[in-house]
Amino acid sequence: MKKILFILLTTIYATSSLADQPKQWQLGFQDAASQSMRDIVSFHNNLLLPVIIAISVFVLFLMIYTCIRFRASKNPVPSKTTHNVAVEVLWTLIPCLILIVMAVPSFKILYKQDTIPKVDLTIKAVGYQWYWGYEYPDENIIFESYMIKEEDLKENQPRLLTVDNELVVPVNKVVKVLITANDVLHAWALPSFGVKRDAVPGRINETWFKAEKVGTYYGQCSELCGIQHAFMPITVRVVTDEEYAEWLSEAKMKFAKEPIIKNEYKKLASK
Ligand SMILES: [Cu+2]
Repeated sequence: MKKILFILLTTIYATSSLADQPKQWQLGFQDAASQSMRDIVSFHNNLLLPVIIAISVFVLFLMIYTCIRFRASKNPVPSKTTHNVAVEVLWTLIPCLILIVMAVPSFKILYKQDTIPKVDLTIKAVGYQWYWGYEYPDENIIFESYMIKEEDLKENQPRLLTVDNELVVPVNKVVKVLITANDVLHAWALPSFGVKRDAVPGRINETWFKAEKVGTYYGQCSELCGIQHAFMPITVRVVTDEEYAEWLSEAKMKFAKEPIIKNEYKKLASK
């Protein structure tokens, strides 16, 4: 009994620790790591899915019923009826009502996603053929994020999802993402955060997320952008405030946008 319990617990634990990326044979969504995604999942599971199942079962029942009840051997002389006002009004009105019932909560979620709360941190994601460039405009940080090839992967690094330079953000902070592209259309998408926005050259789209769990989250470019579209993943590492501060001080040196020395020369020169 203890053994079974142990196996059960380890399976549950194993799945929850891998919850931030797609799993083999997965059905449904990745686990939500933000309120936004929780809203989407509950809208899908509690409203859309029951409606879809009910409609499918009803239509299947009608088809089976018609096939049996009106088969040639039972019903050799078919009816010539072409119109029935009552039925026509019903099959127009009922789908309209169903759509309205679905639209109201769906607009609610959309508007909630559209309103950006007070921002703690702004980052900029730029899509290139075929990698992502990231910028922390307030921190003088800029870097590129390339996928790691399969042969260079280390243990526990997922294939096609691991990058060399991950985007690092603090946990429980509102992160605004400015999204654009440099060449063709791309899309910055992170399923666990419920985020997906097109990256359009010459235009800046914005979205936001607030990650509630520390961990590594994976997404992919979601707009067909050319031959290596499948090889420009998005990796976001959500860390604690302390870890973020530590990363920030390192990144400011490693990924400095304006060379620090140049600035100091300028300062010296102006003196
Ligand atoms: Cu793409």
